[in-house]
Amino acid sequence: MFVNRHAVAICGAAVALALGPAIGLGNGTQTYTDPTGDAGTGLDISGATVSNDNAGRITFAISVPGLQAIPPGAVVVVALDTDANPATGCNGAEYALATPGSSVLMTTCAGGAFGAPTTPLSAAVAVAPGVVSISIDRKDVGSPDGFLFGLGTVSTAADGSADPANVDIAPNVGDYAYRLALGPPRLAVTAPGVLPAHLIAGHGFVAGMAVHEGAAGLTPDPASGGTVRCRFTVAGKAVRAAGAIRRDRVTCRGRVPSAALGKTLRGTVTFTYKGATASRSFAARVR
Ligand SMILES: [Ca+2]
Ligand SMILES: [Ca+2]
Repeated sequence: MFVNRHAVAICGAAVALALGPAIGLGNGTQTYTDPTGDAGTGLDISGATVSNDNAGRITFAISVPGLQAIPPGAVVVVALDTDANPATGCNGAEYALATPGSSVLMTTCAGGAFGAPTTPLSAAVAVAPGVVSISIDRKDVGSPDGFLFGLGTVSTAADGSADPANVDIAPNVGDYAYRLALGPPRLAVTAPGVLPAHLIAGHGFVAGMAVHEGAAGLTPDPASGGTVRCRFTVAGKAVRAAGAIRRDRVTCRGRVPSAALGKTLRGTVTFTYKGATASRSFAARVR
């Protein structure tokens, strides 16, 4: 009954990490240090390197000098304060990851208490001499752009409970901070179109499309924020149109010139969001 036995350890470690006040978030690959000789007979963390790729996969490479394998009964824990707010979560932490070396368990804080551990599909662990690497996709921890975190090792006493004398909590004071370095999101466009189906001179039109953020393996989220640019013409002459974002739909709304009968309204709707751009061109005959 590994899960039940270690659920206590995970929660205990996460609570013990006692994430402190928010400090400035870091940027990109970051290294962190922790003193050695502060873990009793438990696994002694000396530091960590945290990195992420453009797809949002986060890796914690935790240094434990002399480690060959995580011994039976011990776990390595990462507690994540994903909103960088120590007033929310369980002692600040929204998530805790724990590994005995073979798999990664995750527990999520809800209502001030950690829930039953799960095993996210994206979570992985690799143990090499002196380094325990835990990876997870950011979407599985609430898709943060940055977070505060703490590390820990917990050993179990003979009776199976967490052994408070032989733990390592890193850092000793406060918490570490990490900011992801992410490339522009991938924008997915669906359902482009112009309304009404038959444009009428002197009447309104709306051209647009649905845009979803598809980066980092996110399930489609309605695009929030961003800017819309509208460029429309009839017979080479500019037609004014106003951009808008409503839920996931990006639109340009304007009026077909009354002199446009028999001509073609052409234009482009361009949406820019977090450095990424999606655009669609439209052409429709005016009746
Ligand atoms: Ca240490
Ligand atoms: Ca928090």
